[in-house]
Amino acid sequence: MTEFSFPKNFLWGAATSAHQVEGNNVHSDWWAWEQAGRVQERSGLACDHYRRYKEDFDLAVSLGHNAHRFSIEWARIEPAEGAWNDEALTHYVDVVRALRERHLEPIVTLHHFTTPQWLVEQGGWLNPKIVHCFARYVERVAAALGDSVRYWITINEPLVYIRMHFIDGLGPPGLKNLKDALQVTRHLIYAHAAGYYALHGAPSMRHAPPRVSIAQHLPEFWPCRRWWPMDHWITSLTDQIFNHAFVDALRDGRWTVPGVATWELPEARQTLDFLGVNFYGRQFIRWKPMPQGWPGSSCDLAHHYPREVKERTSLGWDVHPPSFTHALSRWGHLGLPILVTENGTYMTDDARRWSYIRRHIQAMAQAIRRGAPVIGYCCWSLLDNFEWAQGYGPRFGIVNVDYATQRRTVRESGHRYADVCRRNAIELNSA
Ligand code: GCO
Repeated sequence: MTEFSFPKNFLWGAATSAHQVEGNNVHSDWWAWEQAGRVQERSGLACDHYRRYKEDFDLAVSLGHNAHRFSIEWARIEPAEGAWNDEALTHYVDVVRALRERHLEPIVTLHHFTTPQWLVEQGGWLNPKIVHCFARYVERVAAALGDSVRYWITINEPLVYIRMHFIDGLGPPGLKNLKDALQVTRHLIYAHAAGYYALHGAPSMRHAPPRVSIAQHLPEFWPCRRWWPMDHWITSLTDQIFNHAFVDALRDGRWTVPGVATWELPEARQTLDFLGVNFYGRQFIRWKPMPQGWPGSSCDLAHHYPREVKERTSLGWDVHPPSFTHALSRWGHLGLPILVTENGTYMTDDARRWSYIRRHIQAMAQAIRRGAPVIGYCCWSLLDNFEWAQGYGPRFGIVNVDYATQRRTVRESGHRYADVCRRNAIELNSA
């Protein structure tokens, strides 16, 4: 039995996001979207984490975690333009204090898919004004939290956010327009850069400089039909746009998509201190004639999925741990520490959830053995939570939540993950 020991001080924890767990996020665009009946289920009280966070952090400690990723809700901090809610700011100061008291390293996300409704009513991410508004919000948070937080994620999954909200129309404002998506991309890049400088420039950070990144969803893209050259073409272009272009813009100050556009964005150059990586599995891309919109689509794995797909989650997503090893290894060229900010799954059978998590931690160990500079792993998610347009059906938590009673019950997968966290090691070939 070969045991792999992770680096000293490796961060082990779980991740959540404000709108998905806190409850009653009434000033956000997602709350308005839900009240307008645009989703099957409303978030409502969610996991009542806004009030129960200490109980939940005690659970994380009991499970051997030494870090915790969560998001701060901009719509609570600034529920109306320029109307700063000091009570909400104090709440998040208390949240970070509660984490520190429990020796849980805070990893703070500043934008996790939700935006204040008042700003969306002024055009939101389509309005260049949002860059200044985001910087102002980050400055307020930085002043309040200061160097009690070392790890900051400005934007969670920018490309997933763009695709979900501006191409697929599955989140507010529900647009399906490539031109709008490109405009939003520019504003997200500028907002990240403005947030980076707001954090690094904050007087409250002078004792311990912040480490700032995005949480980049990095699926491994494969062609749906190996025999069809156009699938290979659109898969390669999707990889360039979805996985590389945004990260390259934050390294080089240039956003390039072959045959689409090249933007010089010098303000964004060198604005990554580490790379946050979210990974779930492969995505299979097929070319489609483009009467309008994007000339590619994901294979619908529920129907005709490629022969390469041997295992799928309860949501029909591909399971392929070797692709995690490849994803972590291929980003080593940036020369930045890598923090796994999300990895996890929804399986109706918890034994399969643990099998997924175990094999992906083993795959991460293989990447580290090959030199990938991985500094930590956050399992998605600590709690079952609101899965956006899919509501409360999918359960990603290592802790089960009974939404009727708000009772938490640690799953066997949570206890098994705790064993890895406590030992900071894993058997490489254990079943
Ligand atoms: C995302 C978000 C999370 C999801 C998780 C499971 O990637 O969509 O970061 O909010 O809940 O990834 O889909």
